Amino acid sequence: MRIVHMSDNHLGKAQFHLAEREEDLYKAFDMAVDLALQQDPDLVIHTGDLFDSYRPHPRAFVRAFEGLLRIVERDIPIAIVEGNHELGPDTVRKRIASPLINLRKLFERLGYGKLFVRLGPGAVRIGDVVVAGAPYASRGVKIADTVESLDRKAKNLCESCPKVLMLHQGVRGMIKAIYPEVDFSEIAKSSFDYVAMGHYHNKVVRRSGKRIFAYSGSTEVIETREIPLAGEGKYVLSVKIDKGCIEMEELRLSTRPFLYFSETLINTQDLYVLIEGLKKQLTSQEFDERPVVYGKLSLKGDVRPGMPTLEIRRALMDLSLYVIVRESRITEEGEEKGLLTGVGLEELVQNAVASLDLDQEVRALALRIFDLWYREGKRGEAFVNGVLGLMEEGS
Ligand SMILES: [Mn+2]
Repeated sequence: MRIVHMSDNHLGKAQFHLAEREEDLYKAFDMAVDLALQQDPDLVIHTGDLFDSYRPHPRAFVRAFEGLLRIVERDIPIAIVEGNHELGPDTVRKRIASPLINLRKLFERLGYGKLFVRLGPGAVRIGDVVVAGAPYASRGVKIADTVESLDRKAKNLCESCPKVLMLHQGVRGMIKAIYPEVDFSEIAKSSFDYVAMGHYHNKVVRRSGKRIFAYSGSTEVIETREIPLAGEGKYVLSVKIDKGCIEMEELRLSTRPFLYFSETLINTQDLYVLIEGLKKQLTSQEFDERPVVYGKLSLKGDVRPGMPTLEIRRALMDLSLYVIVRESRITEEGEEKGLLTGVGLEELVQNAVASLDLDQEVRALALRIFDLWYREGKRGEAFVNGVLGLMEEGS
């Protein structure tokens, strides 16, 4: 059986508040669907965060629907689980709200109910494989117990079939997660042959005997912290799985280019050398589209804070889609201090929290609360519940 694994499209997000970046994410998703269809797969699995919000804009909902429709129209089943971005409360109906529930209803209405499988959690047999999966669960929920129970269910459905597990979690031992929710060993002790994961946005593949554990990664650069690794590319994974045999191919997506730099500036001369170098890179390389430029600057000596950002922006504006510069100053004690240079809310808050004299854990909590509000779009009761949840986890 041929399975294509994709994850984390975050449809609806307009990075840097740019319509172009919202469109880039749709394009990457469309391309992921193209690549999947080229594989002529027996099954497509999606490990969550198809949408950026649990209340996606209708535009994002329609784009997701159109892409997935191209798959089910070819009679190819899709199995999917919710990521953290897709879960929120329906305070009116006192239950969980998820756009995947609405998608599922729509496909059902169109006669594709059997082909659009939302595992919430559960296990099903699809063709020659058993597919099990669970939606994102926050720390504090015992993921290990969920995996154990899904493993039992999968074995009951078909003992000898190849088995696939789908999760949207941070796994300690596979990724450097700030909030890992489960240990690799707890997943590895199950009998799943292919463990498909979402949540982490860079591709991570771990092979162990005839088993594969993989984060396919996101299909576009979603968060600023992914930019330094943007050169490694974004992928969907194509897995050939048969009894006692598993092979995997990584299919690279062609996405918006990013130009990343990290420099120390001692004087303005350094700044102009840097700008000339960046200009050269932007004009000499063949970019299909205008790149996003992202740089980190450490200021030493008497370079005036804010000035390098303005100068770089002015020089590169016409050659790029967007320029982000994060400045910090090296103090006499050699300590780096973030400077507030007005580069967007996310960066401002990160810098502000980093500059406060707080315990590591408290800083992490503050950022997590900000994430709930800003990135996950939680408001009102959903936000309060989220914060209470985080406090419980922490204590
Ligand atoms: Mn995600």
